[in-house]
Amino acid sequence: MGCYISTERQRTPKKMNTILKCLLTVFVFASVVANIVFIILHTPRTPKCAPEFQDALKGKKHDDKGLVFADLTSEEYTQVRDYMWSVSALNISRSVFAQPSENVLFLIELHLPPKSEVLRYLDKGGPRPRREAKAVVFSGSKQSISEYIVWPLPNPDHHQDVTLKTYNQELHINARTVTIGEYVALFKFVHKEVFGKVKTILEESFGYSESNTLNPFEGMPRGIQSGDRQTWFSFFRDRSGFYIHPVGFEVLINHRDTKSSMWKVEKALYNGEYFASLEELNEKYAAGKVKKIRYKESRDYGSLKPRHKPTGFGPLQYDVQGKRYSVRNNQVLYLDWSFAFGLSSLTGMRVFDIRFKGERIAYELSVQEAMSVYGSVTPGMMLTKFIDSSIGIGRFAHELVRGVDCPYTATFVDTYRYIDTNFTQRFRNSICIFEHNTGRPLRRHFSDFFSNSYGGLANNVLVFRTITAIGNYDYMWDFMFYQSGSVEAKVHATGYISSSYKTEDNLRYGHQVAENTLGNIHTHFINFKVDLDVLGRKNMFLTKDMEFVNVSLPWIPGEYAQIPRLVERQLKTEGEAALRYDTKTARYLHIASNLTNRWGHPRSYRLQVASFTGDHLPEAVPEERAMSWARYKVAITKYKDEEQTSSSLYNQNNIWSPAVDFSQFIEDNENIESEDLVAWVTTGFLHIPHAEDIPNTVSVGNGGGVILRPHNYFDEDPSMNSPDSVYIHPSEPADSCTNNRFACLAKEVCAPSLPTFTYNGFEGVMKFEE
Ligand SMILES: [Cu+2]
Repeated sequence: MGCYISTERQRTPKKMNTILKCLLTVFVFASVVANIVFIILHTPRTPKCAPEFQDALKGKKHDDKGLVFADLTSEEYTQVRDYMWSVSALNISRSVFAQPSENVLFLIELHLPPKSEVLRYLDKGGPRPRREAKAVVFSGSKQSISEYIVWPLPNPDHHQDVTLKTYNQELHINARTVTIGEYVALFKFVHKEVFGKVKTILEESFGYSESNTLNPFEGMPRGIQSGDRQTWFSFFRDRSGFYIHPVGFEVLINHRDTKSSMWKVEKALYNGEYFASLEELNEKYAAGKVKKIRYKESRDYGSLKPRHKPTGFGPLQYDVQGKRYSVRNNQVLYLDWSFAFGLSSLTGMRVFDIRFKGERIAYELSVQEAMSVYGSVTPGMMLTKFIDSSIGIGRFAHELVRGVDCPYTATFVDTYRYIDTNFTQRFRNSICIFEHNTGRPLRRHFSDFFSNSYGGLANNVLVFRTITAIGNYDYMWDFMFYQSGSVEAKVHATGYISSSYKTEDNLRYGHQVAENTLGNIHTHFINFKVDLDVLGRKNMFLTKDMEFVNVSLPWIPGEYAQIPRLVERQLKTEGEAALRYDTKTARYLHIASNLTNRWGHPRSYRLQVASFTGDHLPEAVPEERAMSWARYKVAITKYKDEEQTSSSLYNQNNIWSPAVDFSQFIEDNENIESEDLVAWVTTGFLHIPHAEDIPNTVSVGNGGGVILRPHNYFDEDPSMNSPDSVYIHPSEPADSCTNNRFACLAKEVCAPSLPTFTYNGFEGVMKFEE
C-alpha cells in the first residue's frame, strides 16, 4: 500500500484534497491494525485440555499383575525364535520364504498360563505363573506339524512338544496354513505353468500382459477330504479392489506335495466351461470350440479414491477434562472399570480380568473365530468356507487411521507379532482405546407429573478396538465398557465382497453388482468366548422368560385374563445348555452366583445376543464339525484348560478332521451346577450382496454382538454414582452448576490438543518379494 502524490504542478485545492485523502487512508489502516492487536491481546485464550483426569480413576492405580496376559514383547519373540533356531534337531529354516519342504517356525505366541494358577496369583498372593511361549513348527522334512511350549521367558532353554496333549491327534502336514513361502512358490507356478501356457487366451480375453497381469484369489477348503491340498484359484484384474473384478478364468492347482516340483494344474474353468487341462483349453480355443470372452476395458469401480476432492470434517469429540482412562502396559483403567488386554495373532482381540468396582466380572472375553460359507456356480467359490483364525484374525490388525478407524483423539497402542515371518513385526497403532459419548443418554427422566425435576446421564463409554483386514474383508472388533456395569462385544464387517464372474445361470447365488460381476451369497459367523466369573468361579446357568397364564379375575367371578408370568429355570448340564440356533430359546440367559443381592435374588450377569445368523451348514456335511460352534446361539460349558478355543489354526486346511471340534466340548455332557462356566456365543448375519456393496460393504447393519448386563447383580443401577450425572430442579437457578456441570461448560471449556496425523500402516503388509 502507498500514496502517490504527483510532483507535477497542480492547483492547490486539488493537491490539498489528495493529501487529506491519503492521510485518512493511512489513519484507517493504522486503526485496523491497532484493533486487531488489541483484540488478540485482550481475547482470553482457551486453555489446552489437561492430558489426564486423575480423579476419574477414583484413586485406582495400575499394577503389573495384568502382565500375565500380555502378548510377548518384541524381545521375547526374538528370544524364542533364536532358541528354536538353535535346536539343531528341529532344523528350522531361517528364510522368510522357506519352501514347504523345509521346516518353518510359523508362529510364536504367548502360551496363556492355566486359569487356576493365574487366579492364585491375582487373588491369593500366589507365585507369578511361569511365562511361556507357544511355538508352531510346520515340518516339511518330517511331514508333520508340532506345537511346542517354550520356557522360561526371558532366555528360554526348554521346549516340549504338546501337540498330542493339546489336540489328542497327530496333525497332518496338509492341515497347515499356506505360508508366505508356499504362496511365493504358488505365484511362480501360476506365472509359469498357467499364464505361460495360455498367454494368447489371456491376452485376447483379459488384456493380459506383464504389466497388466491377473491377481489370484483362492477358495477354501482345498479339496474334499483329509490330506487334500488342491486349491481353486480364480483370477481378477490387477487393480484396486481386485476382489470385485473377476474375469471368468479359474484353475485348480494340486499343491499337496511339499515339493513344489510335483505340483500340477488339474482343471481349468473358462467362461463357465470346464477343461481337463490347459492344453485342452488351448486346443479348443484355437479351434473356435469355446465361447470366447472378448477383452473390454472396465470402469475402475473398485477404487476407493474419492470421486470428488473431499472437503468435509465430521464432528470431533475430545476429552474436555483430559483422558478419564489410563493405559499402562496392557492394563486399562477407566472410571469403575479395569481390565488387561492382548491381541492373539490367530484369534484376535481379547481382554482378561474384567473388573467393575474392583469385583471381577469376567476372566476372559475374546474373539474365537470368524467363518463364512459361500454359494456359487463357479468352483472357486462353490465349496468356499473361510475359517479365518486358520489364517490369523489378529495377524491382520494394521495401523488404525486417526479420525476414521478411531476418533482422532483416541489412544493408540502398538502390537508385536511373530507369524509367518522370520522376525518380530511391529504393528504401530493397531489397537485404539477411547472414551466416547454415544450421543444418546444412558438414562434420563423428565418428571412432568407432580414432583418436577430432570435427571439424566450421558452415555459415555470406553471403547477398546482393533480392526483386522483379513483378505477382502475388514472386521471391526469393539469391546465397550458402560457406566451401568455392562460390557459389550461387537463386530462389524466392511471391506470388499468376494465375487465371481457372472454367467447366465448363477443369479441363484447372488446379485449382479457390477459389469460381469456376481456378488456371491455368503454368511458371516463370529464366535466369542465369554468366561464370566460372577462373584467367583462357582456359577450356575439360569434362563428366564415369560408365559401367559389364564388367571381368574378375583373381583369379577367367572372372568379370566391372560397374564404374563415369570418363568425361571436352571439348566444343569452342558447338553441342556447348548442352545441350538433353530430352537426356541428363553429370552434371558444368565450366568449367576448363588449369592443374592439385597432383594434376595441371585446376583447374575445376563448374556444378551444380537444375531441374525440362521443356519450355518447342514450337520451331515463333513466340513461341519470344523465349525460346530455355529450350531449354537449360546453354549455353556464347564471351564477346562484343555478347552481354550472353539476352533484352531488347523480347522481350515483339515476341515474334514478338525483339530478342534467344538461339539466335543459338550459331548461329555458335564454337570454345570456350581461350576466355573464359559459361554460360547455365536453372532453374525447373512450377506446377500447388492449394488451398494460396491465398492465396499458398509458397516451399518452388518454386525452382531453380545452384551453382558448386570441383572440383580447390584442393588440398584451403579451408574447413579457416575461423575457425569446431571440433575435439574425447578428450585435451583437454571445456570447452577451444583448438579449440572454443563451449566459451567462454556466457562470451563478447553481446547483439545490434537496430535499430528501420521500413518505407517503399509509397513506391515505381506511381502512376497525381498
Ligand atoms: Cu459379507
